[in-house]
This record gives sequence, C-alpha cells and structure tokens, in this order.
Amino acid sequence: MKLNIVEYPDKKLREKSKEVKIFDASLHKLLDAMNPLMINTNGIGLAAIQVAHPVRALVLNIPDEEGEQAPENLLEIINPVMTDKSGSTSYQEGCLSVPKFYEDIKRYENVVVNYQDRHGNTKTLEADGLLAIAIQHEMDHLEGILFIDKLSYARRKKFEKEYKRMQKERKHSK
Ligand code: QAP
Ligand code: CO
Repeated sequence: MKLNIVEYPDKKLREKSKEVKIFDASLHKLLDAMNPLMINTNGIGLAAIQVAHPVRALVLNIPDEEGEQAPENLLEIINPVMTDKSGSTSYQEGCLSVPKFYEDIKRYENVVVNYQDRHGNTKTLEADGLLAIAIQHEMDHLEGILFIDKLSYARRKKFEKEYKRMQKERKHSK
C-alpha cells in the first residue's frame, strides 16, 4: 500500500474522521503501511487522515531513552475516547503534515484514553509525558484540528507568512 503524507494547507486535513466499525484486513493493511511511513519520515505519531484515510485510527511510537523507536513500543489506537485528563504542560510540537515548523503548545499533562486495538479489543491507556502530548495531538487530527490552530493570532499570522515562503522555496527546488 503506497501512502503519501497530506500537507497543510490541504483541506483534506480538516475532515472529521469516521469511526472504525470493521477490523478487517484492509484496516491492518493501512496500519501496516502507516507504521514504516511514520518511522521513515522521523515521526512519533501519525493519524490516518494524514495519509488521506478519514478513519479514527492513529499510530504512535515514542522514542526510548536511547532515542530508539523499538517495534514493541508501537501503539495502534483505533476509535480513541478521552475519559480523564488533568494537569497542564507545554511542548514544542511539530507535525508531519506541517513540515519544518515547531511551536510550543499547551496540553493536558495526564490523560486516560479508551480505545480499540487492530482486532477491536477494548483497551485503556494512562499516559503522561511525551506520550500524553502525542496522543492529544493525534486525536485532534481525527477532528480536523491541527496544532497550528492553537497558536495565538499573532503567532498564527507569523506561521502563515513563514510557511508560504517556505513552500515557494520548496517548489523552486523540486
Ligand atoms: C505529533 O509529530 C507530536 O516538521 C507527531 O520536518 C509532535 O511526529 C506529538 C516531523 C510533538 C508530540 C510532540 C515533523 C518530522 C514529525 C517535521 C511528528 C519534520 C519531520 C512530527
Ligand atoms: Co500532526
């Protein structure tokens, strides 16, 4: 399965993703293609809508102390629902769909998420640290929300200007 990352300002990223109801081979194929794409593009999280599949599925792989993304640390999260949240933290976020741009974003410090695995089994995840941040970022994608939407008006303006300039440069070097 050949997947491409959808980049801002593509309107596709604004779509609300649909609940997964069938946990079949086509879902497994999508997840199996998303995982290596995330790793190969230096990502720690990727939502299906970022590869143009508007379904409530995402993958995460938070690097360990050595900075390695071990296959056994891969999380496949389907139909997530946040059941608890607390605290506040801030982190310099990026996004594979908004290349080369990073900004401090405020998130909950601790979250509890109910979700399903690739077979439809129900699971609960209690997360803190980078995992908690990443899961909030990825769950926003399911609603068509990007981290740049959380910037102040002034910072968003600055982003739009910088991003447009960068896209022009990228076009010329293609
Ligand atoms: C979301 O983001 C996230 O601009 C996942 O040139 C971000 O994997 C969760 C990436 C921060 C928690 C904290 C971005 C790779 C990867 C880029 C990513 C880039 C190459 C972003
Ligand atoms: Co993202």
